[in-house]
Amino acid sequence: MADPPKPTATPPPPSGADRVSPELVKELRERLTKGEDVVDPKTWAGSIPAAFGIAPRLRIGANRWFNLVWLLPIGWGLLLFGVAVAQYLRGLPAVEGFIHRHPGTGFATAFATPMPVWLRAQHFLNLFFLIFIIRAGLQILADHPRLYWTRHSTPGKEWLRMQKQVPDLPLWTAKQDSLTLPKHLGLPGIRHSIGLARWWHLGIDMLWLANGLVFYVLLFATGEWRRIVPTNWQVFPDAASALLQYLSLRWPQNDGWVAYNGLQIIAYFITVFIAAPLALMTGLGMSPALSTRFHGISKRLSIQTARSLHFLVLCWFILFTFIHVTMVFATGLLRNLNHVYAGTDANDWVGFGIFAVSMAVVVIAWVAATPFTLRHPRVVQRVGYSLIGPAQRLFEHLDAKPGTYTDKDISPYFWHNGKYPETPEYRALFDNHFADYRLRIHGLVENPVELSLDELRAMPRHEQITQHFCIQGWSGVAKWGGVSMQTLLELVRPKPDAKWVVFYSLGDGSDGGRYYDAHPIAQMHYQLTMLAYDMNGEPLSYGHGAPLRLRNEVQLGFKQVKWIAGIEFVADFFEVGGGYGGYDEDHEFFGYRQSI
Ligand SMILES: Nc1nc2c(c(=O)[nH]1)N[C@H]1C(S)=C(S)[C@@H](COP(=O)(O)O)O[C@H]1N2
Ligand SMILES: [Mo]
Repeated sequence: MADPPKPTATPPPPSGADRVSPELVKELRERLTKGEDVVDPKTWAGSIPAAFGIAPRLRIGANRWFNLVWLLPIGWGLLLFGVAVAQYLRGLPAVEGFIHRHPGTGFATAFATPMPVWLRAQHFLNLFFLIFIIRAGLQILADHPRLYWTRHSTPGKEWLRMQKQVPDLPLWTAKQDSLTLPKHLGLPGIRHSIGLARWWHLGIDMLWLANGLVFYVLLFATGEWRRIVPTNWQVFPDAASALLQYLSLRWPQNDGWVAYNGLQIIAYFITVFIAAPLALMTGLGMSPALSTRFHGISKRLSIQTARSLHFLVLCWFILFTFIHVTMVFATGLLRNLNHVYAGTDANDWVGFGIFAVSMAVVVIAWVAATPFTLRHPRVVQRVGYSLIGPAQRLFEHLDAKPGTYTDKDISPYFWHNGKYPETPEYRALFDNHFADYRLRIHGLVENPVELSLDELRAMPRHEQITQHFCIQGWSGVAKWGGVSMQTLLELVRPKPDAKWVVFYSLGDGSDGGRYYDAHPIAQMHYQLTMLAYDMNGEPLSYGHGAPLRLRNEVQLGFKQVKWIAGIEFVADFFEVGGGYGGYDEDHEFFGYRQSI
């Protein structure tokens, strides 16, 4: 498609209420649609068909890909080899001497007291919460099934992908790249259900973090920390000894009632004191608001590094859980279950009984989670928001300055996303190089205006190089040129009762009906909130939102309305569209504030 015209100098725009025709204003709202309150997988997200990915592939060198399924036979082979080596070593007198001196638990402060009931309850809650966090986390990953080490999400530069190579199509979107998951693995499984998955992930995170905080406090208030914090360097020879004994298949004596062995202590310590905090920190590292404000950190630890590390933390949790559960079963199930469920050292079935009941609860919740989510998505959206919303609001107060990124940070590839405008109305505007385009700003303002593109270009120019964060997980840096929202606010003068600013698109959303999104008026004064007509020094392209799009850098990508038709200042958004604050909020259960 041809480029829109280059800027020309024009006199400042005339203004006045008479320039915004009431019919046009009405039309902006009329083409809005309400969303559904139940998810029908058949018509979900614009009837997007299911798409299953490929086995994960690791990039080696420039463009060779290693299928990770090979890790299964390779891992098995390595394990057998390890067993052979360990058995050989144990035939050596020096090694047997070492194991004799370091049986595995030599250093540990023997606890020999029952685990307190709070510890046992928190252990269960932790496992319960993690199930939903992990399932929803996998769903979030499936929405952009590629991992990178730099903020440029350049196709072919992933270090891991679970999707085919990106096709060489100029308008290929990130939504087309998303994957379906089996419904009882992902939460809720269906393709591009990230809005719902995020409520589960972030909402349950808050409960998991609260549980973790209480756990930390009680652990150190009671001295129970001694179970899992090594206090002596002996933990390392002990761990080596335990590893040798396990690998040689002549297992160390298991006496978890008295003390854990070195390997156990190290594994528990890493999980509780390293992996869990790292999960939180890398999670926050993906927030647009935090990354934009704390650019010193995010320049080094970019969203994609955070995202990749977040994934590796998941791998640790899965590996740990697998080995932990295997060992619980293999080293005296009944006694082990009594330790952690009944708080006794008996060999009876009491602990097993409580365990069985707790697993029944887990299975019921596991099986019910996806059907519940599809049947009651508004409940998930509302409860999720009440759990994570306060934190999201907190982060929105971060007004960053331009200047974090420079021209050399601009991404070579910037994904496209969303549904392209296909109306004859848009086509006509485009074909005429937007000469007939008018931006209508109206609603609760003293001075409604209608501005042509030339008039916008004649206003003071604002430029910024910033990073875009799509909710799906990809990111990219671009230079945006246009008009600061602050300049437009001075022109239209919002009335005191204007609290929200609604941006209407010329284009429709994927389920039909005009795309729109509402933003809190406070964020319109931010230094990085602007309407862009240029991207990377060129007029905005068709795919990226010609002739005009929004940038509000404390929010995620879906709030950056492209192909803007008009802007309305309102007291609240409950009467606009479906009433949830935007198209994706109405139709895909996103949140009206998403700064995380
Ligand atoms: N009108 C409209 N604006 C939209 C969308 C859309 O579907 N329609 N998609 C949003 C999403 S999800 C993202 S991530 C960004 C993508 O912008 P880009 O295509 O320039 O990368 O646009 C946002 N703005
Ligand atoms: Mo997005």
